[in-house]
Amino acid sequence: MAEKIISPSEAMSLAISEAKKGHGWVSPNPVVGCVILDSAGHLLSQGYHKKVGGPHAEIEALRAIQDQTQLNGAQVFVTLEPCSHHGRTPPCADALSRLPLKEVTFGLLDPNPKVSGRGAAMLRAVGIKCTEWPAGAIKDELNELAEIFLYNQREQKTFVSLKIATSLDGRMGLKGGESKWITGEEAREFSHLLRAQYDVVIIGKRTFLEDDPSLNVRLEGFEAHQNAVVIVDPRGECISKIANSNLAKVRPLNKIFIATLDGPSTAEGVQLLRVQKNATGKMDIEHLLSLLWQNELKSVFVEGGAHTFAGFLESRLIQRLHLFLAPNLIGGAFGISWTEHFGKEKLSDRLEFEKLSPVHLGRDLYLSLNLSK
Ligand code: AOF
Ligand code: ZN
Repeated sequence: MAEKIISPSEAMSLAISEAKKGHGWVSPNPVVGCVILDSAGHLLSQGYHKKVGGPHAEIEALRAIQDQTQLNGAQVFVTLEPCSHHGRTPPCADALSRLPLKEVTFGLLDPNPKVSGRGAAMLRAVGIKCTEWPAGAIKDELNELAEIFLYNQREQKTFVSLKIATSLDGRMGLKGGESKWITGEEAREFSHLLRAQYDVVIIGKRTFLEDDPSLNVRLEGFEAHQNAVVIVDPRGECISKIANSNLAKVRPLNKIFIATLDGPSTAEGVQLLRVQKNATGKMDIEHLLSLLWQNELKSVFVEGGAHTFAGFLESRLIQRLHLFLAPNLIGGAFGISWTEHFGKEKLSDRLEFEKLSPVHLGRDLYLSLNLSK
């Protein structure tokens, strides 16, 4: 029986799925996936960028091919333009240009100024057709896949997401502190996968003191994964409690940062971030983000509580909202709303979000939103 012919859309979608296997291990690089078809359109191999410093996706896919003659007239699909520079690894465009390929199709131009357009030019220079994936649904997926890297490269700033798990009426727990669990198993598992995609989780002082959370990625295969954590703690009240906390059980102390305005200037092994005040005397979120950028922390996952959410909402320095909505009501009498400490007097000042993409996760709904400009 003849093997299945793979269409270009199927090939690029498969490359996207491959890329996602790298989530959690490649920062500050993007996740990248690659699929190679033979001249007739049969699947030859697939690969992904597994670890920062390791081989790129194209090289992984090429390594999986035993019989090099199969590359005559082959087509390569890769989610990002093949690189043209010597970074931690040699240029992929160079490796590809030495092969008898018919075509290379890449998802996105690499925004890295060392590459952008040069990788494609290297391939075209040796007569390999090289095209960028056109606009449409798959392009949107490609952009979403690389959104942190694209933002980091273009803006030279840390990417910010808020993650909220709430009831239908926007309550994320009870005033007494109880919050486990509002959303179901599937939503919680997916949120761990999201957490893995960010360099650092941010929480407020109250969440640390009340919940003593671990904030690590508790999924199979992520046992060695270590994310950083920032506690927003204006007066440094948490410092003495860090050593015996669950945060410190699952990561070294130097991956725990305390963001303060004043308070102690030494921090018993944890990292102190001295943040400026904004015009209202609160923590200047823009300054906090610039300190994180200086510390090579290029993406943050803000997980609450309500004061911390309010600070970020107020600053408007949010690129994405990950909202998990559970089909239950908690009510205002005892429930705590995730926007409890945020508010605008005029309706015209409300925050607008766009690009709603609802996904059912078990009994819950997951919404991924961008803040409108
Ligand atoms: C590719 N394929 O799979 C990836 C690319 O330090 P290096 O050598 O790993 O290079 C990192 C840069 O390479 C990164 O900033 C981005 O421009 C590109 N990433 N390129 O051809 C890949 N991960
Ligand atoms: Zn490369």
